[in-house]
Amino acid sequence: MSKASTSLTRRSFVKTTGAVGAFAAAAGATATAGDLFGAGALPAHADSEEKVVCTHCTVNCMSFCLWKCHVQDGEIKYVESDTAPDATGSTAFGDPQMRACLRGRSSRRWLQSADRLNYPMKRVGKRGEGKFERISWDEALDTVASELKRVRETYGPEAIYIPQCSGVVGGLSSFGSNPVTRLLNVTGGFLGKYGTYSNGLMMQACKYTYGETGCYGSNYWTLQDGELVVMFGNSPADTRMGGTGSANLLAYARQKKNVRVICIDPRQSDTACASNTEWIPIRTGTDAALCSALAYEIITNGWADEEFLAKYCIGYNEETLPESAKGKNASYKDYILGTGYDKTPKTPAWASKITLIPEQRIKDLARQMHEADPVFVQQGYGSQRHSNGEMTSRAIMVLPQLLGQIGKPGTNDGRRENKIGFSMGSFPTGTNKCKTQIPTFMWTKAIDAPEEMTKTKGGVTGADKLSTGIKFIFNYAGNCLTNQHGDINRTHEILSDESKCEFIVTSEIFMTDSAKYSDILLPDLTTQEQVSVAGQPYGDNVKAIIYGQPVYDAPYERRGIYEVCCDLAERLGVYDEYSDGGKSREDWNRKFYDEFRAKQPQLPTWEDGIKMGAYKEGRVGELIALQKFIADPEANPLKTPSGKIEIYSEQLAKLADTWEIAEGDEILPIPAFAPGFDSYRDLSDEYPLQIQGFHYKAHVHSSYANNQIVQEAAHHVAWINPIDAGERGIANGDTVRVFNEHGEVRIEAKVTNRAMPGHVFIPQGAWHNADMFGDKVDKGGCINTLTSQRPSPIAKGNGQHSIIGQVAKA
Ligand SMILES: Nc1nc2c(c(=O)[nH]1)N[C@H]1C(S)=C(S)[C@@H](COP(=O)(O)OP(=O)(O)OC[C@H]3O[C@@H](n4cnc5c(=O)[nH]c(N)nc54)[C@H](O)[C@@H]3O)O[C@H]1N2
Ligand SMILES: Nc1nc2c(c(=O)[nH]1)N[C@H]1C(S)=C(S)[C@@H](COP(=O)(O)OP(=O)(O)OC[C@H]3O[C@@H](n4cnc5c(=O)[nH]c(N)nc54)[C@H](O)[C@@H]3O)O[C@H]1N2
Ligand code: SF4
Ligand SMILES: [Mo]
Repeated sequence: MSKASTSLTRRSFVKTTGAVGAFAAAAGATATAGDLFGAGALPAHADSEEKVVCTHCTVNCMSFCLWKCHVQDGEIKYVESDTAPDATGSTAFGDPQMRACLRGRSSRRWLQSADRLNYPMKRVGKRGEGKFERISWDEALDTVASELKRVRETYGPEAIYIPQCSGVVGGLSSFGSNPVTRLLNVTGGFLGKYGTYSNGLMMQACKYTYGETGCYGSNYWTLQDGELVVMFGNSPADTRMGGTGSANLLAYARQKKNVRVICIDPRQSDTACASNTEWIPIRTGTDAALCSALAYEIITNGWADEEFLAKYCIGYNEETLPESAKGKNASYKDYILGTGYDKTPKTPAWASKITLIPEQRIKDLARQMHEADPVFVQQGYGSQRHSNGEMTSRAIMVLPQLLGQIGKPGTNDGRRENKIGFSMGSFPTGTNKCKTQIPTFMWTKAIDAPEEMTKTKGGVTGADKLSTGIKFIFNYAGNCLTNQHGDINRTHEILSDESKCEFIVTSEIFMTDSAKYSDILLPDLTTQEQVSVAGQPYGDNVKAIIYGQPVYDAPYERRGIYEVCCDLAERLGVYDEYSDGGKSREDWNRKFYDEFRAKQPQLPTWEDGIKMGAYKEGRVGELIALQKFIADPEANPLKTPSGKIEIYSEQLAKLADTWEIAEGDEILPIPAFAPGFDSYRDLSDEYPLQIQGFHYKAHVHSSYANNQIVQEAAHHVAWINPIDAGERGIANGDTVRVFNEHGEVRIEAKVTNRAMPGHVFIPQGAWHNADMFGDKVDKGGCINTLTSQRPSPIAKGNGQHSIIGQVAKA
């Protein structure tokens, strides 16, 4: 379908205002659609042929915000967002608009950047050097197809791999990286992966505690008047910024319901700066020590809900331990009171030395949590992205269990705030014939030392060990080869040895640091340059669908990934199967949509949807974690071995006995505190500071980080406390060197009390910029120059917030 037929011009709009309202009515839709192209939104000068084309964001912040692109002469002039009222006709504060953040609103400068990749290229320099030569699509595709075939025939499917890639989020939007997955499936399978860089450690914590890897609990709609939210390692104001994101809902709850918030975070995040909110600074990586001391206060003051613990949980005390653990003082209560394996009572005084939170504040927090009824205890992913993240995550979950604050309105089970929305089907990936999987973070090990990748050492599943190293990588919309993975300098060594990973193809829109390590580079079209349809499952407060149309004709030789994979399938003799008899991208979108609409008949037709741009169904309701289980645990058991909440996990006890873990790593069956590697305990004169990353408003990982105008609004700077800065003669705005055993970055210092003393905070996602064949000093300030590839003990995941190092004036 040509975009001209699907977009309204300013002139035709003026003539057909009534018709727009009619689309909404025809679809039985809400008032929202009618205002989507609202005349009031257009500036007075726009009287020429300006079109408004609707599309949406697809980066991995997953809010899928609406972009109303004002297009003239094949160019986006500006991006507006959702200005429509909600289903009730209201635009009052707190109502669901799919409003884009600063990144989405300035996206035209990103989409239309002169730096976009426009032609297929092959590498002519060394890997990582960034030297490429333009080639034809035929040559590019012939090379990729023949390399895929060669590697498959020589080494088998375990040698073929897709790293985590989240530049175009799949599953929720219609395509994501699924076309590549399907291609590798229909040609014989590939090495799978489990877990994510986002919450791989917490997934395991959830599995051993609640019997499922899902990391979400209640949503914020359940918050009650005047109640207390206690959040660990979470900042929706930084990470869920879209209009439908949880930052907006939390702001609403604070202002309209007088909800109080306590943010436990080493850094005063944007969430911690808001009204009705208190910041409790905690030394990074030590939340489990705080939780243990809170548990000590709760238990010794008689505030523990013994009835709840006996009915729903395993292993709080001796009586509820599984048989295998009885008689060994192995219960959680024993651990807390000092009769457990380490014979240390977890008093506030004990925790204060570790967490650096004053003893009295810990006691007061325990009392506040006891007195608040309900209390909503939750965590983001910040506290688990550490070398001891699995146990930390479980330690946070134990607090609402102790207090019996689960399963009723206003409560949560210690996981992240949830979201509800439409989730449509997406492009089918087919079935992977290769059942072997590795933890997502372990791919460099699987290239470098596949012999070490076993079940008990490397977390391999589906096989006892890998039969080969990874030899072929298809990197689609990901910057995890270097920029986003641990220890860039180490990865450089691994990838530059071409005898190890023999072939890397990347589909990108920019020459990223990862792209520089590719043998073939394919210039992709973005979602906004193609037809797409997205549900809003991450919108916490709205069910909506956006019908994205190409904003302009595809310029240069950029090509969409689906069409590219079709061409590769043809070269590999599987085109018919791959394309399901020749379906186009639009055919597939329509198919997902029609199938979904068959179950949700209130939705507009595909054609009406396109005319409307977006369909909104208004607010979703409250969601209360574990509600069914709490109401009737016998009828609705959890999927844990015991069917109950496992404070003590027999499965973890077994892992502790059978897995080969690195020295200093600990796996314990109860949610205990262990410092982990690269923690405060490892600080030395050489490396006296804890360096920690965070997810920053200027970019989503490395996506949008090359959009200069956003970086000007929110600088990429290292936060450092005035005490630490003063000791080093560092002033605000100075360029500093941040370094450790892994490497060195240069970055501007921001001297601020929002940084806890003893810490340096560097936003993750900046573009790595180093001469990798020279001094390797990173002038881009990319935190993964300083991170490690050592995995966490249970998930074998990325503890990328656990870093130690030093700072000096450059
Ligand atoms: N603007 C923006 N939004 C994003 C993203 C982005 O890059 N930019 N990324 C998206 C993605 S893919 C994800 S996975 C999520 C990530 O969401 P999160 O993982 O939750 O984000 P982080 O910033 O890593 O961590 C949240 C907070 O935890 C704090 N923190 C770190 N370590 C500790 C600790 O040991 N203890 C405690 N108590 N707090 C700690 C950090 O300082 C931060 O304020 O965000 C999503 N949203
Ligand atoms: N130290 C540290 N490292 C981290 C984290 C951390 O907190 N600290 N966070 C981790 C987390 S939670 C995550 S999810 C990962 C994210 O890491 P990645 O999944 O690599 O995410 P991005 O860095 O955004 O890279 C996405 C790439 O997709 C490209 N892209 C965007 N749109 C398109 C498109 O339409 N087509 C194509 N072909 N390409 C496109 C962008 O240019 C960008 O290079 O990073 C992880 N790395
Ligand atoms: S980056 Fe996230 S909040 Fe911003 S426009 Fe995109 S989806 Fe929305
Ligand atoms: Mo993530």
